[in-house]
Amino acid sequence: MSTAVLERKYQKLFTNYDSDGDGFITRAELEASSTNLSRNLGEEDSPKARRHAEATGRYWDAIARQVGTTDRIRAEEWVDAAHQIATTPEFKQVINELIDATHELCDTDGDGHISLREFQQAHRASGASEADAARAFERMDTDGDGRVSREETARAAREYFTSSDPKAAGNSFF
Ligand SMILES: [Ca+2]
Ligand SMILES: [Ca+2]
Repeated sequence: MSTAVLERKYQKLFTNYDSDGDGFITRAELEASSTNLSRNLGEEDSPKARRHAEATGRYWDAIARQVGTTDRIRAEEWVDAAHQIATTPEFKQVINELIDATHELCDTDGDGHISLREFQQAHRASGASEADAARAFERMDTDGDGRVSREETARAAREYFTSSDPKAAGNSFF
């Protein structure tokens, strides 16, 4: 099984987080990504936003611990560490919390599902076009009922973090 696709995904994730483009990511940059997402969704400082920020902090802590730093992480360190801990139960727990918090945050009307409108709202700041977001949404909505359930979010995120299939639904999740 090729790990090149996985490495590209972790690399892309790194590039997204490295907002000042200096080749390092810091805890503050990850926290800023969480704040931006919450702000886009009109959830700044809400309980959902705080839960997402805490889950993001634990995600940083897990990878930073693996790298052996508390300061900043280079792209190669990030990709290596993510690979090494991807299948550990502790990291799976951290990722599951982040997935749940992300789903809850994006579900702004609280009906348990992410609608296309909610999904597009979440993607607005990332620079993705509405059409790109709509295509990504369609891939995630595997049962085709026009909304993304918690299970569909979890499946897409799991595929994102573990699948080396370049066509996996979750590849457009982040
Ligand atoms: Ca909803
Ligand atoms: Ca669905």
